[in-house]
Amino acid sequence: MSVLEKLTSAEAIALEDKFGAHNYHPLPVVLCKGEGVYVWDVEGKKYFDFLSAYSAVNQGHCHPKIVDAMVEQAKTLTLTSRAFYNDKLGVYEKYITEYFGFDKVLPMNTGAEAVETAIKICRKWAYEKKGIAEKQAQIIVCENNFHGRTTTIISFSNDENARKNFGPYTEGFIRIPYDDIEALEQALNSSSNIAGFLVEPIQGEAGVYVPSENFIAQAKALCEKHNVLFIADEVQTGVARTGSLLAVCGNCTCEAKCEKQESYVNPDILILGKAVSGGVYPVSAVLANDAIMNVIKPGQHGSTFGGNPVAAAVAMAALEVVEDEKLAQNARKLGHIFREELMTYIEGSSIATLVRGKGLLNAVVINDSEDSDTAWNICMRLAENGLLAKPTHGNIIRFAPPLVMTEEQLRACVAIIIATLKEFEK
Ligand code: IF1
Repeated sequence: MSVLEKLTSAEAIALEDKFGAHNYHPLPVVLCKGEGVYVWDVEGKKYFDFLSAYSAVNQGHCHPKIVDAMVEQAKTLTLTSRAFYNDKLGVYEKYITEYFGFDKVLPMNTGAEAVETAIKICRKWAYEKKGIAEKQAQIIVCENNFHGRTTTIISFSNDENARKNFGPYTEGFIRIPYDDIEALEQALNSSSNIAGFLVEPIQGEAGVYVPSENFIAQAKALCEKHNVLFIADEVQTGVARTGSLLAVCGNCTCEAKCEKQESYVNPDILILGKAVSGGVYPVSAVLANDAIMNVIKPGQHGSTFGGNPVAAAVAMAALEVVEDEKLAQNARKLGHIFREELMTYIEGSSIATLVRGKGLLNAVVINDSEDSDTAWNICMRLAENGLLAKPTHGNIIRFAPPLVMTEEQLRACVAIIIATLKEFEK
């Protein structure tokens, strides 16, 4: 078969099965085109995308402004490495640091790389600024965290499937229950070697757990009190997904972006990924102020592709789209409609027990055991009904469409979701 010949779904699946590592269990849908909130499979079926590539495609599939920026730069200069300067990186660094309100950025490619970078910066700051004894730094993390899949990151995961047989594990992490201020305070008081607290402002993979109203603000205040770095992993919740520019912005609506509304919690280290590029190119970023970021000296960290000219051009375009198209405001508005409509249905439902989330990062909990395949079967039926979503853990279905969705489209999707859930009513 010529590689240019059109594949059937079965052929594409067979190729991946034979020649690809089996590190995923995708829904049996083979996509070949994306535009805005829609994707198409190789047989021409059109779907609403309610996963958004795990919140990387916040700006919608193949956003013309972002794609044009990539193509233009790719025709000009793709990669210089950081052995030399280039005319795009500094412009991007100025843009993104002013956009999020930090002194500096360390550009990387994937979310996990950015998390690893934040861990290295935090440890170095602990030894060189806080005065913790070498190799003694501890970083507090939360139960049921998801920060990526590198060996260090899975070392502090409690998801057996993500960590079993990948040891020996990296030391230096303390795990506490999520959304538990007392447990955080106890951990902070337990040792003078605490360097940082790494946390997702909303736990995505765990099942879209939104913490108590003041958890993030209280956690930041406790970290300040103990001279511990508050590290916000906004790889999935950031870039307007939860109805504000960042989930740590609380209720700020970006109208007065970065004027630090009272609800804003200022992380010492901010980790971004996914939608920083609109899903067009791997871009991640670690932002911090000079007192923290300047512990990194030449030759102490980096990556071949980190901050390359294409990444720089793509990220600036992707962030401009978020601002120009008021995606945070739209996510907030549509998120309220989504949860209100689903809550009304759930009151009389036997198959769904609750809906939770913030902005357009939501999840519906299915009334079945974690190890049942009901959520999977519902997602298979949703696909037949023209909407793509996937369970996170067991009986929880994540619903996260691109933030460019219109109210009319959202209401049409709510109708599809409710009609499909009704098919599974007991
Ligand atoms: C997979 C999950 C989501 C993340 C947070 C860092 C990273 C992620 C909060 C690492 C990545 C992705 C990874 C992808 C599926 C997806 C995911 F299901 F795995 F957990 F979104 F919830 N911090 N999340 O959510 O970023 O290195 O992937 O660029 O691995 O299956 P990455």
